[in-house]
Amino acid sequence: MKRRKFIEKSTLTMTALSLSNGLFQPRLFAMNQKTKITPVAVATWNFQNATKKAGEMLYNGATALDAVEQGVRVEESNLKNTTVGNGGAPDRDGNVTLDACIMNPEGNAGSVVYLQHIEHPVSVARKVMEETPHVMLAGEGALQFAIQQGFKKQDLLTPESEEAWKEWLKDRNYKPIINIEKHDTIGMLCLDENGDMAGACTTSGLAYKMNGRVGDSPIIGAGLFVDNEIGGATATGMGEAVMKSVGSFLVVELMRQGKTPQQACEEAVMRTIKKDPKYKDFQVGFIAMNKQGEIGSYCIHKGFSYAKFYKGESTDTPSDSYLK
Ligand code: SD4
Repeated sequence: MKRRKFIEKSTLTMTALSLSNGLFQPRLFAMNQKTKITPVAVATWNFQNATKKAGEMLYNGATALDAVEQGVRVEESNLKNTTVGNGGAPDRDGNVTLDACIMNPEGNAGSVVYLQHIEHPVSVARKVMEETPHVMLAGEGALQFAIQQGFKKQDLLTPESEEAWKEWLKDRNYKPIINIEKHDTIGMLCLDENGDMAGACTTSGLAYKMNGRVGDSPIIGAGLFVDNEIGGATATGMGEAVMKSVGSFLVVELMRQGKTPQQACEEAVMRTIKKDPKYKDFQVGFIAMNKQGEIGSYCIHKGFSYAKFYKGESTDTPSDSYLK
């Protein structure tokens, strides 16, 4: 061996040896590095501002958890969206009460139900997951916790929502509308460049619900479920129907059994249709994504769609439906 090559080789060997005795083990480091995958953000309805926000974060290396939280916050702040966060329609007594949850790739979950006066319930849900020994906080306790965590208390009833509620009070006819203005609860699933999945779901619930009513959206397994080994699912529509079938958990379990995201969403909707003779009176829709980034969606009534951000492109895809 030539002298220069010998010196290079022995220097490398010695460096490797000394490093392996110390803190840094280059071989192990190389083996542990995951192959990067192409991230995806997907959400219920045509919430492209939200998926774009999440998607751009993912393409800049953000974790799925940070991306879903920041993504759905876009709609929580959107005053024109009367179904989520600030500006959400109140219950029949005029209270804006919000439900939200979040799940991380480790299978941890946080949730808030019947939360008033806080614009970003999803971020309070994340704090419940990360800062408390619990999964779910409700009502006054959730509000107190949010304030302790530094969230600002504010009035979420906009003049427009108040006016619409006063109009509703005239005949007090409780009939949840199917596909409100083609947007509704936002449920989002993100797959980050490490291949990890997280999800979030946030809503003001059904307009003019009874005081105290909580829907499916903050219920882990109903409005949202993520299993980082399989994939995730999230729901929109009549929460009572979604809760009865534990819909999002069902979709993920069907994927675990080998169904594609599309087949799993279809089967979950069909369960509701078979069991509830009144299914034509309400909407239920699911979106699902597996660990390969494949997406499916299905609903009862046409008009539901999902937003996606993938490789810099933002799209809205109409969902297939049972009733054509
Ligand atoms: C609820 N699932 O509170 C929510 C509302 C919703 O489309 O998604 N509407 O029942």
